[in-house]
Amino acid sequence: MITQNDFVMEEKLKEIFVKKFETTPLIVKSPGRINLIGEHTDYNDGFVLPASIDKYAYVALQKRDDDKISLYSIDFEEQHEACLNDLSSPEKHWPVYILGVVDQLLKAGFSIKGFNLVICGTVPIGAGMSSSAAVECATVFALNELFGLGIAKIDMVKMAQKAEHEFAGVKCGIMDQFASMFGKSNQLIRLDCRSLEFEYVPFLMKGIKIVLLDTNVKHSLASSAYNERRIQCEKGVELIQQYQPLVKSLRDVDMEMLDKYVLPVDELVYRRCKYVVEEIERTTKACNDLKEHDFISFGKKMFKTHEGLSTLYEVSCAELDFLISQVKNNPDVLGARMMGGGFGGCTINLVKEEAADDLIEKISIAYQKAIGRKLNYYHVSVDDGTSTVNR
Ligand code: GAF
Repeated sequence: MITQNDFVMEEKLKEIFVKKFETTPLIVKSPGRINLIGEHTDYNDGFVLPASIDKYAYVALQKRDDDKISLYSIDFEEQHEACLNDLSSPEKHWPVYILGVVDQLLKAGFSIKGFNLVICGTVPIGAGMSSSAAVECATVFALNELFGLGIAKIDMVKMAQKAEHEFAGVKCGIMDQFASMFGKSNQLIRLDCRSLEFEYVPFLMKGIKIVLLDTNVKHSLASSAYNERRIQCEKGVELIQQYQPLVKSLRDVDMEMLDKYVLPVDELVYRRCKYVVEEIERTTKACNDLKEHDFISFGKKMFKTHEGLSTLYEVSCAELDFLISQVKNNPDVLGARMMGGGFGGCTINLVKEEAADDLIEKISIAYQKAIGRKLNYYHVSVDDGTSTVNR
């Protein structure tokens, strides 16, 4: 769906590009994502239930005759220059995701030339809606179009994910890039992160709004703690493999194995793995709830997920826990939990439509009083994945 906002954004982007480079660009947009349930399960071969949202990264670009890459960010009002044979990981934050993708294309042996690119976006940065995956997917999709590379969507997703690993240094799973690229209007994606098989599940919660409450904090340890969690999960698997060699990931593990092989050796690793094993099972059950239209049961599972993320996986923070405590016993809120990697960002709340405005107002006041910060909020709807903007 194209809103007035998108239209203004796309026109502005085009105008700035034409002014800077005196030629008409190709424009691509790629969305941020929400995730209903299945958190920190993607890199453990589990299930996730994300959806792409009506907030996007936009790139406008055109070929050059030389090997230069000239980037301009409208939002940061910054320029960055690089060269195909010297992409060296930039100090500025935003070019990392674009050049990381170029690096992947070159490593995969694709032949591209230099290009001019202007970027802007409506995915809030650091709010847990995966603005970085949106930029990576927009970039890889756009370069694939521009240079006629013929890369399949799933391979673009994998390249975008690897760009995040190698240039941004975050060993993320595949969920964010997959959701951005494969999203579909009004559909959730039930993705098996082991086989990469997926199905669209209609998002049919009539009278229910998705409200994201943004803590307005992003704690600095987020990416190192993320990588540390991943290592702890791998350690759990290794401990079990000594006795059960067929186990490849936490997807293959049950509580009995954890109790027997991990708990006696490493209590911290045990707690991390316990959360993941439970969350993989919970996500499967939550998908069944959705099929049966049992949103009450689905919502309860979201609260359970938050509890696990906070007490076992320890990726929540005081601000996120506060927001959950505010909605936990509210009958107008079916379910809520922190969303994404953690240590800040948003909570995702399923709220009865008629109660949403009132709820946001009350929590904003309470948040300011208790935490001393402004609370941001977003209403999001589920929209299509990466696409070319034809105009
Ligand atoms: C971040 C990562 F990028 C995802 O791959 C996923 O692991 C998520 O955190 C947690 O579920 O968004």
